[in-house]
Amino acid sequence: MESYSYVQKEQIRLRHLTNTPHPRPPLPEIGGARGENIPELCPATPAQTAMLPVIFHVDMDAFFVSVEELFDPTLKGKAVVVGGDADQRGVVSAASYEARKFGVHSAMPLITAKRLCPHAIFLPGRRSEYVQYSGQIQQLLCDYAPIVEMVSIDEAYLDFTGSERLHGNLFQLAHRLRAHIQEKTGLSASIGISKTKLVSKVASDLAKPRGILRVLPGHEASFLAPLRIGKFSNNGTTTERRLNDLGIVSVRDLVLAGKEFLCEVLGHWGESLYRKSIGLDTAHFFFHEEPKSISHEHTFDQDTCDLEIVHSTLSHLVQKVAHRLRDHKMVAGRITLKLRDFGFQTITRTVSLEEPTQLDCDIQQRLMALLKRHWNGRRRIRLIGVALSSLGYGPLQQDLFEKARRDKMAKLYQAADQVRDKFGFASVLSARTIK
Ligand code: DCP
Ligand code: MG
Repeated sequence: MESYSYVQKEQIRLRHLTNTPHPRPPLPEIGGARGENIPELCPATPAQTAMLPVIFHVDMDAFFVSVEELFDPTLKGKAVVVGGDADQRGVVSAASYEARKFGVHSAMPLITAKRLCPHAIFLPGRRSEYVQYSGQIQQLLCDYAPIVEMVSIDEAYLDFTGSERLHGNLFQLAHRLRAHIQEKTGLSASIGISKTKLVSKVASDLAKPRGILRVLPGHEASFLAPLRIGKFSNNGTTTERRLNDLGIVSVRDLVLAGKEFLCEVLGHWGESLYRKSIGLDTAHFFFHEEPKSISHEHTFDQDTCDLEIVHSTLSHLVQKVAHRLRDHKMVAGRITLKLRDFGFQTITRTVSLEEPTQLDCDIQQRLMALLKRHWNGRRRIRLIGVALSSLGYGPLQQDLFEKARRDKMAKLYQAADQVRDKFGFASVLSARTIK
């Protein structure tokens, strides 16, 4: 039966989807009519299917809000915003589906959220509980799948490759897993299933909330084709705008544009984008998708020109971005400092490195130089941010003596990263941050 349709979707969610008031990208039509001109990668026979990767993407629905609802069930069905008081500076961490109907979303300033949805209930959030639930979910997932990769506080990739015989029908397995999460934590999840990480992630997103969506092997390209490119990958908005200007709006447009054209416009990134658009996701397990840039920023509770505070915040941000850079096993060729002052004036200043790096000390040094040059120490700072770009896989420093010293540093930082992965980011902080 499975081979007649290339997406399997839980019936209950299909009904829910038809009633849903907010716009969603259209689901691909059954039978591949929308996939005309899209090269399909040989639909698999049952025997071939058994050999293919099976990847689940599990993502909790409105995670922070759902945890809040466990503590206060009267919040259910209401517009809820987690992030702080509406009149506080800061941004929305999470919004309930009810609040999203009014346009509220994560990372939006709380003040804007209040304007869009004045009747929403604003909550400060309880981070330690979210982390605790996340740990519980992770443990539960590990009982199911041989390989589990948590990619954020509420989402994970599970590799079930080769275990279909053990677990039976994958769709039923997803049902069991979701019911188990619900039973143990009281929280609901959505699950995407396919043979690549990217397609599974898109599938779980389309299935939300409380949905399960499976894309059958060989139909990844048709599934992705109708999506807007912004939905499909972590492209920066600049790339997206550039492609939109060329008339490339959907993933199908990307495929039809062809590899050569995309490479001409986007360089080597064009090839990777093309491969993704035809469903050939290159992201392996335990390797995250290659980011184009890595950034972190911090908004101060109160505008500040306290040198110690600014320096230690900068140091903390450096440790975070460098950790993520090493996590991807990448090096950065450009470092950017972002400063926003009390008058909302924002500057970004970038320095290009002669040789790319992945070491905290290099990044810190360049940023301190930028800070010294572009901040007079008197203008009160509201926000400070750090971004790493021109990311690649090497080469690292060539000089031999320098190399020995750097290898030592790299080992030190990697050891710190390992401790952080195990015990949380705050378990290793540099002296400057602790001050
Ligand atoms: N989060 C955050 N800041 C952001 C994005 C997310 O603090 N900019 C937090 C709050 C979310 C949680 O991470 O609840 C998980 O993020 P998701 O993107 O998965 O969003 P939700 O789980 O809230 O909703 P969805 O049902 O769309 O997954
Ligand atoms: Mg989520």
